[in-house]
Amino acid sequence: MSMLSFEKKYRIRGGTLLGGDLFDFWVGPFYVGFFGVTSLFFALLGTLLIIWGASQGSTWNLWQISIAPPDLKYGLGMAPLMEGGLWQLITVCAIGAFVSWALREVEICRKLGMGYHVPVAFSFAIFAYVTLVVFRPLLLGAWGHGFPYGIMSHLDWVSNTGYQYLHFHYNPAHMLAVSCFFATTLALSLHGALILSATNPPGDGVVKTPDHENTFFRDAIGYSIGTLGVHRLGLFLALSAGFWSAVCIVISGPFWTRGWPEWWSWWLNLPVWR
Ligand code: 07D
Ligand code: 07D
Ligand code: U10
Repeated sequence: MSMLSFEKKYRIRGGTLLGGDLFDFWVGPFYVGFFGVTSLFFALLGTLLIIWGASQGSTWNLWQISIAPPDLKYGLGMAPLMEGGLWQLITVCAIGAFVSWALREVEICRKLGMGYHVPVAFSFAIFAYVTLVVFRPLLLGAWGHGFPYGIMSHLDWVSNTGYQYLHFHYNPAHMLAVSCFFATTLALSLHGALILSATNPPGDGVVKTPDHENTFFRDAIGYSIGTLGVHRLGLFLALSAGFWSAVCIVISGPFWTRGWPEWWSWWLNLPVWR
């Protein structure tokens, strides 16, 4: 892919965290860097391990391929390769690839003199994943509590884990996470719609300004959060969604072992009602 006209100006040396000048170059549109090499290394190795694991399994149906975590009896130890050891290696590769990717984003931000908002945001997704496959299994004492790597099998894990706590919707942190996810889509749809309505008006109307955008929401709901503010809000909602997701699963088991509906008995037991 050829370089876009402005890219020459920004594609400059420096800003690397590791490797100095060694990997400080581009391949087509992609910045490489030390962490580009490690990203690719872990991603390729992890994918190959999944494909190899699939070759040892009973199906090539993409939807049914699954690499299961070890049996609970292996606790926090290493399991034999075909009994969950593969899952452990793939988990190491996944974390290696995700963290490398985040650090590669940091290097790109440093080159461009930008804030670290994008890698910080991605780190919340990584945090949720690591909570599922490392922190919670560690707290519960067995790698077997991680989720299996398969398209349908990981859904079975979510459903089974949910019903293990009777009714997962009663998990208060799950409520917060779900509400933040819903609010994120609402905010993005309002924002996308507002920007398009102002910058791409019907017919050959004149492109409108942020004043129009502010006025629309002041007319409609009495308040405008502003052009910068709506991006802060969007980021906050999205990161909160990921954060409360991590919280909702890490408290299920390590800190609350009964059904989630029962947790709400504190409300019935308030001295006010007694
Ligand atoms: C659109 C960006 C692009 C990313 C895509 C995903 C792979 C996996 C691997 C065959 C929004 C690429 C997929 C590389 C191939 C193998 C072994 C992001 C976009 C297109 N899930 N999940 C999916 C992952 C968990 C849940 C789809 C990953 C948790 C439910 C896809 C992880 C829980 C449903 C997928 C992960 C959970 C899904 C679409 C990691 C709670 C669905 C994802 C690493 C979070 C939906 C059949 C998507 C579906 C779905 C990938 C973790 C629940 C296969 C990589 C354990 C309830 N998940 N997931 O568009 O249709 O994301 O499933 O943590 O209904 Mg999942
Ligand atoms: C973990 C993904 C990380 C991804 C990374 C990147 C690649 C590269 C390459 C495309 C966190 C991967 C990248 C692989 C791809 C290319 C090139 C994101 C992660 C690092 N729930 N529930 C959640 C809802 C029910 C249950 C979260 C709704 C039932 C359990 C969210 C409903 C029961 C768990 C959520 C609902 C139940 C969850 C997921 C409705 C089942 C979790 C989002 C409307 C009977 C999970 C940390 C998330 C969680 C989770 C939403 C219903 C159980 C808030 C809307 C009642 C066991 N649920 N749920 O976490 O919190 O994203 O995980 O009914 O473990 Mg739930
Ligand atoms: C936003 C925005 C905004 C914009 C925007 C956007 C947000 C207003 C200005 C961006 C938004 C969009 C474009 C919308 C669509 C996006 C989504 C819906 C999000 C989801 C995205 C996807 C599904 C796409 C995902 C695609 C990816 C991740 C790209 C995949 C790329 C690769 C696999 C290559 C990665 C490159 C790397 C790692 C480094 C470079 C390396 C190479 C090119 C290869 C060469 C390698 C080497 C030289 C190293 C050698 C390798 C080694 C040694 C390993 C060897 C290992 C062995 C095992 C042998 O707000 O503003 O507009 O646009």
